[in-house]
Amino acid sequence: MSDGGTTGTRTLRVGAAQLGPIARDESRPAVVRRLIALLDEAADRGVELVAYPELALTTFFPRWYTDDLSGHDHYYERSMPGPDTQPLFDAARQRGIGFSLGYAELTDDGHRFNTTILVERDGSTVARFRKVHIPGHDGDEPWRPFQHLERRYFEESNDGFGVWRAFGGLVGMATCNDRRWPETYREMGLQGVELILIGYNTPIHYAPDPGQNPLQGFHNHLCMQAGAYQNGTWVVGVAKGGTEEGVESLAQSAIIAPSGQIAAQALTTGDELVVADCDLDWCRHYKETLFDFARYRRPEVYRRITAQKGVIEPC
Ligand code: CDV
Repeated sequence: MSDGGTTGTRTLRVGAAQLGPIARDESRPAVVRRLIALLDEAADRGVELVAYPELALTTFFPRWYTDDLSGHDHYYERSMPGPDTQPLFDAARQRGIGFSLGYAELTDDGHRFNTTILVERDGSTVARFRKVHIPGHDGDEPWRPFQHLERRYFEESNDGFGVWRAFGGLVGMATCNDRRWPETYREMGLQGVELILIGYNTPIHYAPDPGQNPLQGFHNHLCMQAGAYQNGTWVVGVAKGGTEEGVESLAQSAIIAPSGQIAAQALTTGDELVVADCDLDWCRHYKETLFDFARYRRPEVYRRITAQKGVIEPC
């Protein structure tokens, strides 16, 4: 997809590799075979970069409370690639396809992050992004039909939102709940980002306010389309959807243009590759006009955004 004018010289064919549910007892090698099947389809369709979802190697385990996190260490990766994921890295390099992959990371010194790695077409690691906004709760809340214990299983990363030169452009990452915060996109927009890769696991049922349930699909696209448009960037949102261990999750993976328009969208709730040609030069139309930051932004009147966390109402 391009702006309808000149065809860009920096067009990247991107695939959002949506996953259906991953069962609690599904082995890592079995999941990796599913990832490689999507990679094979990507190769057949000429895709250069495949984006996989958040926590793409396991079921969404933060739905289960535990007193003892170490009893859940098997859900985390201690190295990337590791023995089970090496076949994915090998397959991607052989096909000349880059990818982003979300997984649970356990560091050597015992820290736990919700991480995404970005790998170039030659197999080299470009960057590792650790989720910044960790939603949900950390204590046992058994009244919920299922829990969202990300704040028990993961630390908030203080690394922030980087942007890297890769795939012929400027690429950034964010993870699931990060996509709902405008600061996420603007932090990357201020580094000139042209393509943001976002994996997500979003249950349809939101226990703190079930009134939002029917709006999940709308809110998903609303925040990513706004982030794309307001920063003149492509956004790839890729889901783990379908009903996983009894929990129905949003699919609706989408590739969104710098205009805010949806260029391609998933039709199913299962494993599906959504493909679009992303003209990175199209970003300039927005970055150099309405959203010419250097000309129009007023950071001197936005001070509360970094100085203040919660709301302080006027007297
Ligand atoms: N995995 C997530 O970060 N999920 C969150 C919550 C709120 C369900 C989300 O924002 O989609």
